[in-house]
Amino acid sequence: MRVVVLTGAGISAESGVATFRDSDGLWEGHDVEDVATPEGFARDPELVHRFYDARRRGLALVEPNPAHQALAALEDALGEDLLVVTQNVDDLHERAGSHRVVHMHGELRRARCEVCGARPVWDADLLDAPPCPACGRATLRPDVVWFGEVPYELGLIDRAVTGCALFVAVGTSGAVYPAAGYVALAASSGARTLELNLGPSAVSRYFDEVRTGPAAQLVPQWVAELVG
Ligand code: BJW
Repeated sequence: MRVVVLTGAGISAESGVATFRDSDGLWEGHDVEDVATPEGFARDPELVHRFYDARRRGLALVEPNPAHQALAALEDALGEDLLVVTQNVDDLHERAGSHRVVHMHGELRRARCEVCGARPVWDADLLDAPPCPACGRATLRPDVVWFGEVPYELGLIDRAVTGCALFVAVGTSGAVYPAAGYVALAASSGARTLELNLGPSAVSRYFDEVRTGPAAQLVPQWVAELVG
């Protein structure tokens, strides 16, 4: 059975990573317009670099939780029949042992060159304008997808969502498109749909089943039901 799991910030919340919309529109003290738009980056690149440099460094302080681990175990059981599509830019799925992960909104541990398009693995700061390893220019930015930019791997994700038998969304508010539209796409393609979230999302009504609670409990329970 083909399964697609869409994850959002809620799956990493119990690891200590801040979610986006649970704090009055402020994101670790910043307005989203300032740190998650190309216009904000053009206005104040230093602020944006400081914000993402701090979050990249913060990855060393957090660990995968039982929800990430359960999805890695599910991949062990289902192999290529499982695809995790994450909106998260952290690396907690990979550190839990998942390999079949698509980061549709990019990755903190990569940079992207604005000139040549290279996407090198990047664990250092970007504030001090290091040269791009591919073209040598000091034109690296965080490899994250900001509002108004096109997410990664949309063709691959569309094919997986329209071809799956079960679509599960974990810890995502359903506020940001195109990810928020995947439940409707999966349902119209004949998949069963399940939402696992601490509370109702903006798209809960489109799911066949909604389970409410913390991801670190709900995901291992659901995986155990599925694979025994
Ligand atoms: C727990 C929990 C626990 C907590 N256990 N659960 C008008 C209408 C429709 C669309 C648009 C529109 N105007 C503009 C648009 C498009 C726009 C958009 O959707 N805007 C909305 C605000 C309306 N989208 C875009 O611009 C996207 N690009 C695009 O559309 O390109 C055009 C195109 C598309 C397709 C084809 C061709 C062209 C790009 C969106 C980029 C989003 N980027 C960010 C920043 C990434 C970098 C970074 O991290 O810094 O991605 S924004 C932010 O939101 C981040 C997240 O990935 C994303 C989603 O957030 P998520 O994961 O859902 O987190 P939260 O905080 O919102 O929710 C947490 C949830 O967890 C809650 O539900 C809690 O209950 C739950 N929870 N604790 C379980 N312990």
